[in-house]
Amino acid sequence: MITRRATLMGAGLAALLATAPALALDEAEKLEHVTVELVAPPFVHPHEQATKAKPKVIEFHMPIIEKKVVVDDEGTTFQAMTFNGSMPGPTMVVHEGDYVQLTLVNLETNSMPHNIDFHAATGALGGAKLTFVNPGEQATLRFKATRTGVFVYHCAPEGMVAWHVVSGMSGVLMVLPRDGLKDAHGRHLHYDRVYTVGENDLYIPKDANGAYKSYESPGEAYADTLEVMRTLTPTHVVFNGARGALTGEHAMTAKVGETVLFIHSQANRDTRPHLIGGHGDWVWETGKFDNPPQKDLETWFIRGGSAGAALYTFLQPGVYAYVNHNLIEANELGAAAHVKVEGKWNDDLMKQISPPGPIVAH
Ligand SMILES: [Cu+2]
Repeated sequence: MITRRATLMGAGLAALLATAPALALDEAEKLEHVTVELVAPPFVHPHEQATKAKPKVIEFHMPIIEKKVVVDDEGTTFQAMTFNGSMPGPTMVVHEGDYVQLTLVNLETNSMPHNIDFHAATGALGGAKLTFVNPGEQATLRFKATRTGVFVYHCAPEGMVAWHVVSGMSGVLMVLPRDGLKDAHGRHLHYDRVYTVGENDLYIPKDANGAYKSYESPGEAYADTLEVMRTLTPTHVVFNGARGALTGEHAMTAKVGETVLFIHSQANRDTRPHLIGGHGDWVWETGKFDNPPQKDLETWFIRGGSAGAALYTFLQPGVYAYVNHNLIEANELGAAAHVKVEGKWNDDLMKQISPPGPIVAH
């Protein structure tokens, strides 16, 4: 006998069943979820280089922070807009087939709307359409990492994309092959350290006397900044947010015999990294690991709007300069870093036969 109550229950069950297939389709939700704490560049959060695990959902929490920063030794200030408080934003690492689940938080103290466009993602302007948040809002985006490589992410609010990007809003997502990096012959490659160098071209307005102007908010700086941007002539070209951010006591470090992966991103403008006294043993110039890396490069080219990766095993100790080999940009505008390498000198690779001294007749 079917009661009214049972009929209602049946309807409820039917409704539940009707929604069940939709729920069942979201396979990603059933996967293991892992939360990763982001760290400021040049460092990269701990990660496995290869994995036998099943794909996971990797969750990241990313606040957007607008703040005034100093970009050179003269105390020039800049109204930066940042992912997670750093320029570039933090490097995120996942493996091919994993899902990136990012919660983007636009702090209430900010003045601008922001979003995020992942070059690694497919659809909705790289996720920008689904993550547009005003101050005091947050949004969560999930996408599948289907292609391997180092990929730029950047802010992309309609009508203001270029300004937000050159204000500091870019970073790198690295999608590693599940079985790790390989050379052009398919042999496995391993790195002992990984550093992210994010290059920024800055366009800071000057007053009538030629002194850099200081502003109280990004909005106040906007009109003047746009004028400088339209000259396509940056006032500063810096690594990791400021001249000297990666030199002297802030230098990157390594030991002789260690292999270092250098990720280099430029979200807006072309550049050409070069390690003075070293090389790129294996270089993914376009940054995409399904393409075989190039061997023994002296300088590599990073297209504006992309990231590249270079692997180098240090063979001699000393202080290496890592520069944008437009040397005017390196020396005059700021695009230079140091790598301090400890270890034993190899005379066979290089030896000073006689030190500088008076010219001897021969
Ligand atoms: Cu933005």
